[in-house]
Amino acid sequence: MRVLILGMDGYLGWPLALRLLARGHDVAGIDNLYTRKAVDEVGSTSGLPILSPEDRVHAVRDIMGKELEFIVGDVTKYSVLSKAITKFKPDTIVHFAEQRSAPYSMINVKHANFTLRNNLTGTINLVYAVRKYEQRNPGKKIHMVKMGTMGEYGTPNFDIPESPYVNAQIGGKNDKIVVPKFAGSWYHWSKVHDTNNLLYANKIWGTTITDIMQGPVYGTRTKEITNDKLFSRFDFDGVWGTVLNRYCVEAVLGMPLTVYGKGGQTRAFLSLEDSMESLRLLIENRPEEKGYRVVNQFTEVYSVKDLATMTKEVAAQQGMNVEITEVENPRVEENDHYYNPEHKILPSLGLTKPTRNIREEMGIILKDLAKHKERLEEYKEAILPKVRWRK
Ligand code: USQ
Repeated sequence: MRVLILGMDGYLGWPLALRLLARGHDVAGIDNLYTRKAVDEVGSTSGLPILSPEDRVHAVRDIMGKELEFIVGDVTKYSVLSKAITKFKPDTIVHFAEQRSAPYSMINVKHANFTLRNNLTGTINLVYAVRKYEQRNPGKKIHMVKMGTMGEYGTPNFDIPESPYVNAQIGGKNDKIVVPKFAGSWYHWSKVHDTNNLLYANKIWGTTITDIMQGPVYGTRTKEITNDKLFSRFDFDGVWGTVLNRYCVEAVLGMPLTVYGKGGQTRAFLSLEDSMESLRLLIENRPEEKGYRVVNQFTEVYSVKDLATMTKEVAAQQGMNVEITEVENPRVEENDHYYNPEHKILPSLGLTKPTRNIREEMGIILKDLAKHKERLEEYKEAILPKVRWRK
């Protein structure tokens, strides 16, 4: 299969390229290297060293014996995306090329607008470019795999269905409506708007789409990342880092683990390895032609307080004694809430449980990070959260 990855330089894009190459697929990717610059903008860097795009391609050739095409370009420029599709002729396009930090989107009006404009424009460009390509190549149907987020749903007091629509009764009348969503940042809302736009493209043009609602990902390794030259980026600062990866860095630096508020916030998590395996399964098992598939992508549900307790225990086994602290929650979110997302599509494709136990995975992350302690130490100032939802 020929797979084009938009956002190939990112935390998920890079390991996905490696996974698909290892499976024997032809892979090309586009990235404008924006995350590298935006992480620098907040005074941070990737906690694990990553190679330049050029060196990444060389490393893949040397270590895996595979050829990879890396296009440095911006998918919010329609012509860049359209040309890449015409030239590469993909069967599947995976779209990760979005601003993916909730705190970044909440910095100020400039960052909110950038997030909404950037994310919505890239997705609209993609549906139009795919439409044009399909019209010019009769019989060819591209499968779009779009990375959305579990955060689109918020934390509703009902079971979160794994479906684009639900049946509802309003004013005594029955109808099928789009699953109600209530996101918790401009970033998360940008993904809700994307989902609506994708549903509409599917309705009017029959674009074949898998819309993935993924929870926070943790981890440093996948089956292919066995050589440090193949590391994916690893963010840990208050803007770009996600909760468990941040706890692991805090543990390595001997800082208290930063639970926001009381830590009752419950989310659906998965490891980097399981994210790659899920994506592989969804790419290799496409929905029916003109289908629209929503997938809740996670393996386990935890509260952020539980994760901190587990991190503390695993760190102690490696001789790191850390405390847990409740910092004032910079976000506006529920502490005590119901959370029960439906999860049947990935198990039906074979992913029934996490590849590795979460504690084992934490142990691996801590060992990888400990080797880069000096690098992390240098960016310690960037760890505590500074962006507040209500200023
Ligand atoms: N949190 C802490 N301590 C920290 C950092 C975060 O308690 O040091 C809490 C937050 O308050 C929140 C939860 O952990 O309740 C998750 O926060 P996060 O920063 O790990 O994740 P989030 O901002 O929601 O976004 C991340 C990715 C995003 C993806 C999303 C999936 O950055 O791209 O869409 O996870 S989800 O959370 O399911 O929406």
